[in-house]
Amino acid sequence: MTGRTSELSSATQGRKTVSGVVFDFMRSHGMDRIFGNPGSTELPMFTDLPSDFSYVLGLQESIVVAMADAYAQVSGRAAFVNLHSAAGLGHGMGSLYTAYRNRAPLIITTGQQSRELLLHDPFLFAENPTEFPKPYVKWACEPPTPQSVPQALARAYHMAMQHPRGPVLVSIPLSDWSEPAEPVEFRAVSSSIGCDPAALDALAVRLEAARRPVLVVGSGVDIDGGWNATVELAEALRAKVWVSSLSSRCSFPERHPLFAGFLPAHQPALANALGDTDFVLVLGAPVFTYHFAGGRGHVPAGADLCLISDDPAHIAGAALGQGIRGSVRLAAEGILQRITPRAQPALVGPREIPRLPICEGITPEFFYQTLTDLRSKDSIVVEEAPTARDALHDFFPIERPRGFFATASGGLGYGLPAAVGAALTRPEQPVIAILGDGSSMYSIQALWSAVEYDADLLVVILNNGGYAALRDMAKMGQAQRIDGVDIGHLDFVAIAEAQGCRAARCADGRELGSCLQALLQGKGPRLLEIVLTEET
Ligand SMILES: Cc1ncc(C[n+]2csc(CCOP(=O)(O)OP(=O)(O)O)c2C)c(N)n1
Repeated sequence: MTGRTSELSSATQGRKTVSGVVFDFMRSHGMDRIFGNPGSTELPMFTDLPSDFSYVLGLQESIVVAMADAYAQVSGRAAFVNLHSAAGLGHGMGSLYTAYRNRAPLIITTGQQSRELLLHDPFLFAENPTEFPKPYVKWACEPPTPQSVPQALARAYHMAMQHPRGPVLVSIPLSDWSEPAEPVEFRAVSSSIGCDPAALDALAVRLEAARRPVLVVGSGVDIDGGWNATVELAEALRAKVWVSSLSSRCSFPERHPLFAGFLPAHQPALANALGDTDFVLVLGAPVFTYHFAGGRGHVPAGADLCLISDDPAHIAGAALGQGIRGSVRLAAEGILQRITPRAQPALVGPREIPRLPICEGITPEFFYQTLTDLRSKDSIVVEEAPTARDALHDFFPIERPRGFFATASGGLGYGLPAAVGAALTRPEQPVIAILGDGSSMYSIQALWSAVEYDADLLVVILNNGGYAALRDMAKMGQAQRIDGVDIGHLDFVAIAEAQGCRAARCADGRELGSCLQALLQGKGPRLLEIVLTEET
C-alpha cells in the first residue's frame, strides 16, 4: 500500500498520515517545491505529489543541494530538499558544505530504510544518518517514532531559519510516511537578534572619536537586508568601505564614492590595504578570511577593531578586536541614531572604471567590461571563475542587493546549479552565471535541469583550457611543473547542445559584443563559451 493510498484510508477514519501532515506543514511554511533526486527509500514522499507542489529534479545530489541553496538565498526563505539515503547525501556533501558556509536555510530530508529492517543492515541503509552530515548541518535528527516526523521537521525548520541560518537534516524511514500523525501548529520565526544597547552606546562614542574610521562589509550585510543601513552609516561616518576577503555576496554598491575595494585574503596585504585608519568596523564578516598563511598583523598598527555579527562563530573566531553579537542591519540603524553625521570630506562622483580597447584576443577584463556595458542592471550574477575574480572586481561593479552570489566555502561546483536555482526563483530577473571551464565541469549536468524547467539563464564559460588558479599558485611557489591542471579538450557547445541547451562560442574580441548582445536578448537557457586568449 503506498503512503498516499493509506493516507486516504486513514483520512476516511478521520486521521491524517505522516505524509499528509508533512505536506500541510510545508504548505503553511511556504515550501511548495521539493528539490530532489529520488530513490526507493523515499518513494512515498513524491508519488502522487499534491498538485500545489512541484518537484525540481537535479541529476546528481550536489546539483540538487546547490539549486536549493540559491533558491533559499535569493528568496530569503527556507528550501525543502530530499536526497536518497546515504549515497545521495554523500554526493550532496560538497554542496552541503558550501550551503553551510553560505548560511542557506535548507530543510534536507534523507530517505532511510523501513524501521523493521534497521537492525539488519538492509540494502540502502543509512548508518548513523545524523552523524554523516556533521559538521555541516546546524541540527540533524532521525525521529524516534513515525508520529514525531512532522514535529522533527517543524523543529528543523526553526533551527534552519534562525540566524545564523543554515542547513538541517531529518532522516525519515520509508515505513513512516503511511503511519497516522497529528497536525503540527504553525509557529512564526522572527530571528533578528538586537544588539546590546549599552554596547552600541560605547561603540558610537568610539566611532565619533575615530579620526579615520573604515568599514569592512561581508555577506552578513546582504543576508540581513542591511544594505541601505550600511550605505547610510558609511556616509554618516564618511568611512571608506572595503569588502571582506573572498566575500560570497555583494554588500555595498561598488561604484559608490566611498567604495574602497576588495580586501586581499592574505597578510600583510590585507592590513596594508586598510591604510591609514585608526578604527575598523567589520559588519557581517569573519575577522578575517585568509587563503594563505604568512605575515603578521591583521590591521594597521595602532588601529582598533570592532566586529558586529549575528554569528557567534565569527565573534569567537575573530583574530582580534571587540565582538558585538546581533543583526548587522539593526546595529547599523542603532549606530546611526547615536552619532552625528559628518559632512566632510564631500562625496564626489561614482567610482571610475578604466576602459580597455577592443582587441582580437579576449581577456577576462575585456569580457567583464563588455558584459558591464550590455547586461541589465537588474540581473543576478552567480560567479565561479577563480582567476577572473580580480577582473570582475575591477571591471564589473555590482550595485544591487541580492545581485551577486558565489561559493562561500571555496568548493567548486556550486555556480552552475546555483544559477539554475536563482533563475527558477526569480523568473522575472535575468540571471547570468560566469564560470571557469574547470568549475563548470563539477556539475555540468545542471544544464539538464535548466532545460527541463526552462530556466531563463545565460551561462558564460570562460575557457582557458585548465585549472589556471592552481597553475598560478604553483608558479608562485616556484614549482617547476604541475600535473593535473590541463583539461583543454572540452567542447562546451557540444556538451550544452547534447543536453538541449542553446549554445555558441566566441574567440574573437571584435565579435564578443554582438555575440553577448544576441544571447542576452534571448530567453530560456543558453550558453556562451568564450575562448580566452593565451597569456603571454
Ligand atoms: C570541489 C573543489 N575541488 C577542487 C578545488 C581546487 N581548485 C581551486 S581553483 C581550481 C581550478 C578551477 O578551474 P577553472 O574553473 O577553470 O578556473 P581558473 O582557475 O582556470 O580560473 C581548482 C581545481 C576546489 N576549490 N573545489
